Amino acid sequence: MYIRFLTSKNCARTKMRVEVQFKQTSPASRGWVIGHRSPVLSKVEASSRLSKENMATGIIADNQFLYLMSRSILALILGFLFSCDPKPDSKTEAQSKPNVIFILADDLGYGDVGFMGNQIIETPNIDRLAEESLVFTQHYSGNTVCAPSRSAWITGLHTGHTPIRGNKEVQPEGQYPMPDTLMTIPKLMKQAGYVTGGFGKWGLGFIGTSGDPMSQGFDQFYGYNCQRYAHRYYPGHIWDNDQKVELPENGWENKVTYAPDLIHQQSLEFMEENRDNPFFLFLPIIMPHAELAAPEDEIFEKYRQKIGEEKPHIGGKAADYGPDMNIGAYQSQPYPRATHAAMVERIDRYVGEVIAKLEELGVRENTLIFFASDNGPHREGGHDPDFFDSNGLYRGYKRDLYEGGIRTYLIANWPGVIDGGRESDHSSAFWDMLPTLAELTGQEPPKTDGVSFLPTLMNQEEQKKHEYLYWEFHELGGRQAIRQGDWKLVKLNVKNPGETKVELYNIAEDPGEERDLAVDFPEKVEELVSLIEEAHQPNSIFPLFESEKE
Ligand SMILES: [Ca+2]
Ligand SMILES: [Ca+2]
Repeated sequence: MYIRFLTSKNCARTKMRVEVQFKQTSPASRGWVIGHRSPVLSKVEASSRLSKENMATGIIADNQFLYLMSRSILALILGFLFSCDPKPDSKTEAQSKPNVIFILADDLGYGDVGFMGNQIIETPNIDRLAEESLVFTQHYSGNTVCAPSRSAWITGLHTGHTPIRGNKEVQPEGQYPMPDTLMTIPKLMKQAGYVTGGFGKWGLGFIGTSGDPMSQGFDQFYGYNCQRYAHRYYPGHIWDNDQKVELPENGWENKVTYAPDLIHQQSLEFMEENRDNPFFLFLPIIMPHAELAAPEDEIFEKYRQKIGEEKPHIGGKAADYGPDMNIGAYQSQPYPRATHAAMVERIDRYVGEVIAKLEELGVRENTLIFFASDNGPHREGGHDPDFFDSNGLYRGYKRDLYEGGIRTYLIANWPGVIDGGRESDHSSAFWDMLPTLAELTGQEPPKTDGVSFLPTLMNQEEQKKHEYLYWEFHELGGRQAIRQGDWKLVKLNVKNPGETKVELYNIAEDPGEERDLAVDFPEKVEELVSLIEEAHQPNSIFPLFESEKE
């Protein structure tokens, strides 16, 4: 199948039209699996894929493809897309800029999806998306828990530099706010003329603070402001910007409205409303983070049958919905395995519905989609990650700096522009997204820790590499980790100098981090330890060491 990457726009004085046709490696049109409310799984036929009859220009042969995607052509296309005034002055011009969607799953393990080998959970949409995409297999989350991972993503700064380095709670609702002085991804996209929307879970500052999503560049943020409240899938309220959306049918006591479904519907509406504008859509989906909760629909029933008898999870004191409920706790769950599987498949339905919506709106070919997880699989609220092999071949879970806690794949999909059916072993991380989008939109990036991976996206060879990747985690005695080439050093118990332990692994030879080579390579250990010291910048709000406390 051949499709055409067609872009045209009208600037004030010039009228230009560019037609480039690329060979697409993905299979011919087939439907996305959608409809998580319907008792029968439905399939829709793709409505807006370009047919062969639409092809107006010549077909580019495989051996010409790399040549055509050389940097000069790329610069020409991107320069053309982004050269006009950022404010769209016509529908045609507005549509010429690609929409960008970043789907962020919460605590989804590397091995929780079909295309990464899961044998129990069905994720046909994510599998198909991956098949038609470039998949970065050496990609890393910003951190091993939610808020610092998102802070690294949104600022382009790793956790040695980014302002939010832990989950720091604020009462009665919210987390410690990000400052509003840094460049962020939504601010960058707004500068490029995009409408910016976020739908899901925030966690970087309550309404009215510097960390409010609207102070960070979002035109609209709909969902949970507070991570702690997002432990509850049937909340009493969520937020639409600064407006409280009351859900009296739940009222923190009853389980009627499953909030992720409501948030997902709002994100589809955002796409409809902005069909004629270039939009940046951030979808930080709440699932499959604890608590374990899923509607008792056909997805859940399927897994209850498939998994059979299982051991119930007992939530403990104030864990269950009711007048005395502790919001931050996790409810009891009689079917923890079936529920986890149903939550992951529900993410998959959302992904299918987002893509089907793009097709319905006729903007699928002009939309760049990313998909990743914010950290590794959790072990909370009754979830048993080993039953599903949620961490795949990697060691560790959420809160570890072993690969299982921080490794994610990054799916990058843009039909006809990003050559699909590819994997890249380019070493990359969440803090690369801001410089990548800066380069995509033709903007000078601020100083970040990131490296734009746009050349890899566009199948070019001259990809700049990281000197190293760095993470720090302040709980459980304090942990730091660094990856440099194939080497990975993990430092444990860093807050207690007498008990600090250093481990060295060769990830290429030992991806499961089973053989500690620290004793065998003392010089490498010394080098990486000094790089860790260089990477960590003291922060009195999030002190890793005693000396940083004010
Ligand atoms: Ca998370
Ligand atoms: Ca495993």
